[in-house]
Amino acid sequence: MRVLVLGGDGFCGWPTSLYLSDRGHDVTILDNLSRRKIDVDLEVDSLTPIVPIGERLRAWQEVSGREIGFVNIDLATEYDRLASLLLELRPDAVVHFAEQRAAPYSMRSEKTKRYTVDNNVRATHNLLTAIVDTGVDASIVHLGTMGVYGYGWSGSAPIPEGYLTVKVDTPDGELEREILHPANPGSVYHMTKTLDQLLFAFYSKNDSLRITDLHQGIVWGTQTEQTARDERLINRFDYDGDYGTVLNRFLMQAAIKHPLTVHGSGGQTRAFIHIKDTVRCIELAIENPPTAGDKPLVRNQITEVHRVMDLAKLISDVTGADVAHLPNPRQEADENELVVRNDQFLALGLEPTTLSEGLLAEVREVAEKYKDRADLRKIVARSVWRKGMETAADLMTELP
Ligand code: NAD
Ligand code: USQ
Repeated sequence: MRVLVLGGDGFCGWPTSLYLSDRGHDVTILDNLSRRKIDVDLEVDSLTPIVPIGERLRAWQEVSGREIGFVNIDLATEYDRLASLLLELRPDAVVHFAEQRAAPYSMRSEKTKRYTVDNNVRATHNLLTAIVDTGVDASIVHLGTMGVYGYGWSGSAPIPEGYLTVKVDTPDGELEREILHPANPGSVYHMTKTLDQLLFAFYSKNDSLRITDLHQGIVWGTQTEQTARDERLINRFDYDGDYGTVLNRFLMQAAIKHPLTVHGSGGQTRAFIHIKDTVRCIELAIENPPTAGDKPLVRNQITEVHRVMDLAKLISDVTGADVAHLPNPRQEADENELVVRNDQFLALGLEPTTLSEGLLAEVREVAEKYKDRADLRKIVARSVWRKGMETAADLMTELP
């Protein structure tokens, strides 16, 4: 298939682009490299030494003999260039990763709140309009998030894949309907993903666009079979308080002997997926699009569910790392239950890569190898959800 990967220089997009290319798909990456620029603004860098995109692509050609195209376009602001690219490439599928994806970054300041909304909503809407406008017959696969459902709303009731069946009493008897699951975002970033859902619902109804929205859990791990083939292909590894996600952060912290930074009690329960399964799920999604006229197809892209504290304990038991309970800089429930349906990907043949000591060790080895690149002042999360909230950085002098 001819596949356009929006955001293909990022943590999920890069290994996906290599995987799809390796599997024989004809891949072009669109990315405005904004993620690399945010690192410059935050004065932090990927723990792993990622090389410039041109060098990445040359290395892939050398190693695999396959070519991946690249265009630097801002999806949110350069509409005409996007439309021209779609007409030139006529992709069969467009995979949309190109959004600002960190909840803490989105809550940092009024500037980052506005940037996150402007960037994400405009990027998604430009893509949808451009597909309609150009008439290109491409299906869209968007990376959404489990966070659109929120945490704790339904207790121990399993979260369905996108839609909820509701019954309403009417004078003529009971009416049964399938509705989009209520949105309950926990950050400005997660809110943009709930807005994306409405855009998808409209454009699939009005213009019969074929859209798959993948409600993905927290991605962990670093390398895939393809990114491990050459150091120049290495995936990015975010460890800082804004972009680092919980499991990768704990593994990196253990490698550098930093106390594991549990927010609050650690009773927060979240869904997870390994990066190797992310790339496989994307291929399954592009190969199994909905039919034109169908509502957006929502698939929950997760393989397992864990409590933050259980992850900290597991890593502490294996590595001897200390666990620190820090004041939670976020507004979120201290404890929540989480049961998630993921039947669709299992039915399509996904064989889940679940948390195992071998995989944990792989991430720790990567972190160990590059630990001298870590800036210890960037580890504790400093973005707060509301003015006046305390962070560990305010209170604790013994942590860097
Ligand atoms: P990332 O920040 O590493 O990658 C996103 C890429 O998109 C970057 O390379 C960035 O430069 C690019 N981009 C952003 N805005 C753009 C624009 N306007 N024009 C062109 N390019 C733009 O993020 P990631 O971790 O790879 O996440 C990718 C997608 O998956 C995001 O939409 C995110 O919400 C979703 N997701 C990620 C996770 C996770 O744990 N990483 C979990 C669930 C969902
Ligand atoms: N947490 C800690 N300690 C840390 C970091 C995080 O206890 O050092 C806690 C957070 O308070 C939160 C949980 O761990 O309760 C998850 O935080 P996270 O930063 O790992 O994940 P989150 O902010 O939800 O965002 C990540 C990605 C985002 C994606 C989302 C999927 O950055 O792009 O959408 O995971 S999900 O969480 O399923 O919505």
